[in-house]
Amino acid sequence: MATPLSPDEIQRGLATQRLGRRVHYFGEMDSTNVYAHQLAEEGAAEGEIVIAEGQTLGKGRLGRKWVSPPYLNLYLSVIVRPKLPPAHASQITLMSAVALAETVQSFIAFPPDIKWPNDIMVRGKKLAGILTESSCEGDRIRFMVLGIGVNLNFPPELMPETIQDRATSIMMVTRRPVDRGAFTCRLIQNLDRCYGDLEDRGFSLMARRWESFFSLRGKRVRVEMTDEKILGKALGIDTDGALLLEDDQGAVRRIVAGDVIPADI
Ligand code: BT5
Repeated sequence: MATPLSPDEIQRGLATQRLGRRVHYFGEMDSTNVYAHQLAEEGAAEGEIVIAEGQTLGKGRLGRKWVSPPYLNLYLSVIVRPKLPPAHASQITLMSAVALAETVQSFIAFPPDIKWPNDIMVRGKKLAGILTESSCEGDRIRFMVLGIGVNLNFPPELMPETIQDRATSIMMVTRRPVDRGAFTCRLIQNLDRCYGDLEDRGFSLMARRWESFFSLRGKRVRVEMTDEKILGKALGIDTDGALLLEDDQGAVRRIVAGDVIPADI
């Protein structure tokens, strides 16, 4: 069996301002996001982290599933309590995508792509995903749970057929197993730094960093929404994280949900 993560070692390896003072570690559980949500409801402090070696009901967005076999990858949820209005919650998601992309880059030695809104892709295959869930009350965010799943030592032969030709892992890219503890520490460290940067310097700088990983920027794309498809040029992201698309009539459209693909596919 692969080496388990050591929560003590992870905690000792951190020099963070806000995140990771407490790490809740489990062998196998349903979903770290579900558990973190429960902890936050019960008053857990900002920065508490839940890590599981495996998940039986790993969640993706919109009711989808996250394949989460034990002892190979990273499944982590972070509780944050940002002082932002609910309309700006997606700034936290985009900030997490930047921290995750920067962490992945430092392990594979070249920049991954961010697929809007927040999939991390390497050579066209999905390496990591983010699921943020918020609890709001009136005009404030009570808490958010940042759920991150990253394929680290996931070999292709253990991937279910549903994702086999669409998913990748750090090990598949570098051809070497990755130290999962080291990856976890660096990710938490980068999340802490980016969270601080967002607060101190504002979103527009973070948006520029996000766009630097957005390879479809300036390219012709097709946006597929539930009821509509639009062709146009991807311009970047707006202050609330919406995708800005210049359509063929020259109008700038704001896309809040949908799939963005290169127009030639
Ligand atoms: C996501 O959803 O990409 C968000 C995934 C978040 C997972 C983390 S793990 C820790 C925390 N606790 C949870 O319960 N969840 C979070 P979405 O964009 O909806 O993508 C889901 C789709 O990605 C699936 O329908 C599959 O096609 C594909 N997929 C599932 N598992 C995968 C994996 N391990 N690697 C690559 N692709 C996968």
